[in-house]
Amino acid sequence: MSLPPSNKILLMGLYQSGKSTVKSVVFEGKNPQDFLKSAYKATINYHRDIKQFVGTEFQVFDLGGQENFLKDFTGEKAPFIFSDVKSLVWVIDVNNVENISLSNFYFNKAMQKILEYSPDALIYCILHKADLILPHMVDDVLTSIKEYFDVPEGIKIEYHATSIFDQSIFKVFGEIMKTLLATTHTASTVSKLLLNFIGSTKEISGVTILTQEGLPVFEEGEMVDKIIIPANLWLSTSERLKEEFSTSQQLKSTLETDDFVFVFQQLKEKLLLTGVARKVAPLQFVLLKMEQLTEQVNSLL
Ligand SMILES: Nc1nc2c(ncn2[C@@H]2O[C@H](COP(=O)(O)OP(=O)(O)OP(=O)(O)O)[C@@H](O)[C@H]2O)c(=O)[nH]1
Ligand SMILES: [Mg+2]
Repeated sequence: MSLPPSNKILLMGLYQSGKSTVKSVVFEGKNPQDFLKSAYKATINYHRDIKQFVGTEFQVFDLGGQENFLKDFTGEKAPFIFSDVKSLVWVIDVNNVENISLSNFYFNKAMQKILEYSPDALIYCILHKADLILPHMVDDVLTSIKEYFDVPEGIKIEYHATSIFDQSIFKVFGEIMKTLLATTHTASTVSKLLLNFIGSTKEISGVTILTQEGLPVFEEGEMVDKIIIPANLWLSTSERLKEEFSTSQQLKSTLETDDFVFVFQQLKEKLLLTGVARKVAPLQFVLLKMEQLTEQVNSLL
């Protein structure tokens, strides 16, 4: 039996735009705050990582952004780089708009190769490090980039403003993972289960399943955006908690704010199930429902 082709994701853009940092935060669960202290280290050529989520393999290519590498990737290495690509994320540094024409130049070259080798790839352009500009300016800058960028006909593209310091970067990559996973049998049965659960359990507003790195791979219902940051905090402390209590059992906990209660339940495959309910719902009922859902999801994984 041949293995299903793994999902190839490219991270591309000019040097120092944040690609390697994004890869570490989103796919390796690194703490964003740690990057404030560390010095920039250019990626030489490219790095390829293989990740497995919900039984599906993902290959993440972090492509060096210095010009000689970009020339190479869009030139003689193009058949290798651009074949079988499922998604390409073009990264622009919001702090470096003076280089926007250079970014656009290589973006256009990359898109020509995408049309040639992987015309069905999902394309995202992220205006990254959005934390460095004033919030009310983000939409204006995003609009000017959209107008300026030269997108060849036949390419469908989505633009998002992102930062490693909030949920925005997880949302973009979560969306990519969800789309790529949607074709697999396990993922579609889990999705259906979550949809039925939200449809029949009005007390719970939203549920999300995240990878141990904090990437949301399933989402259903409302307020799921609110889950990402609490879930990431939970994930960053759960290993220490497990050590402290020397437990191999699956951890669970709750977090209450004035209006909401979040329920965290560890699943098989190092996944985390999180539910959010308005506090008007009785807590014991919410916990019971989340416990039942955990069992059901585990039986599908
Ligand atoms: N403020 C802010 N800084 C960021 C963010 N993401 C990355 N950075 C910083 O941007 C710098 C760029 O780092 P890298 O991720 O190594 O850049 P790169 O795109 O991989 O660069 P090359 O490998 O040369 O192509 C680092 O100093 C990061 O700390 C972000 O969302 N906000
Ligand atoms: Mg890099």
